[in-house]
Amino acid sequence: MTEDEILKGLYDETLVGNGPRVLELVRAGLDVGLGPERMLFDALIPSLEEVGARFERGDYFVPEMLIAGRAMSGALDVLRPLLAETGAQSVGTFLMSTVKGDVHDIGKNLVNIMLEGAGFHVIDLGVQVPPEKVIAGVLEHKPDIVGFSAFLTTTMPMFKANINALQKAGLRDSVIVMVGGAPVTQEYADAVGADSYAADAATAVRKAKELLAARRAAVTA
Ligand code: B1M
Repeated sequence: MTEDEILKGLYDETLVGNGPRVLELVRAGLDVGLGPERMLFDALIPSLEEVGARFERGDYFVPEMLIAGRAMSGALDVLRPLLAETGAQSVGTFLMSTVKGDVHDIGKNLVNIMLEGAGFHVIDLGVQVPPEKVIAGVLEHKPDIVGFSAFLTTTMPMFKANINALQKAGLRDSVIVMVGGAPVTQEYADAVGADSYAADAATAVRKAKELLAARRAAVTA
């Protein structure tokens, strides 16, 4: 199979949620030397975007979205070690979660993989994480950055609830707060008092490094 045929296959088979075929194609891609990033950004993510568009139009329903999401997660499991390959020392600790009420985790997991690839030690609290669990995680792991993902307009307000909980626990100033997820904007992040927002995984990594460097410089100044 050519690279283009594999990429097209990945797109088409993710769209119909054919998990086993997606895995075969990922492996075929690796065999012919297709980079994991190309499979991700040129096929798998665009396919999920089309799944979302079909859901919005009423052509797809939750089950279709679910099997497409599962197919993508299976592919990510295979690509994860390749995307996160790093010999670097830990540059900082990142505590990540999807907010309470929200089960979406593909985007969060992708951000985690890229952060690990950049040398961060990532602790993932999972999905539907209530503020109390975040606070317990901060106390236990003492992260440099606390990241929150929300993928629904109805769960975005949990950013504010989490930030309030950090404030109430006296922990707000000890961590950098970063937020993200498909419906989130810079304006929204500013409004809830987050320190940073990123629209995608690569930007999240860049901003995490910049914020950490700035904070460390301020501490040593
Ligand atoms: Co849902 N879903 N879903 N869904 N789902 C969306 C998000 C939606 C946009 C679809 C649509 O209408 N077009 C829509 C939300 C609309 C809105 O509120 N604005 C939606 C809906 C409505 C729902 C339900 C309410 C459907 C229902 O039940 N009626 C329901 C909610 C359940 C709940 O959470 N309580 C639901 C359920 C599901 C499934 C379980 C079936 C499944 C999730 C599977 C899973 O995650 N394990 C699912 C899926 C697969 C999707 C779509 C199709 C794909 C999401 C995805 O993985 N995208 C999605 C449509 C879409 O996004 N176009 C949709 C790929 C991923 C790589 O991108 O998630 O944006 P993304 O992550 C990016 C960035 O956002 C960013 O980096 C990531 C990588 O580049 N980022 C960060 C993420 N977190 C970050 C954190 C950061 C920084 C950057 O710092 C900390």
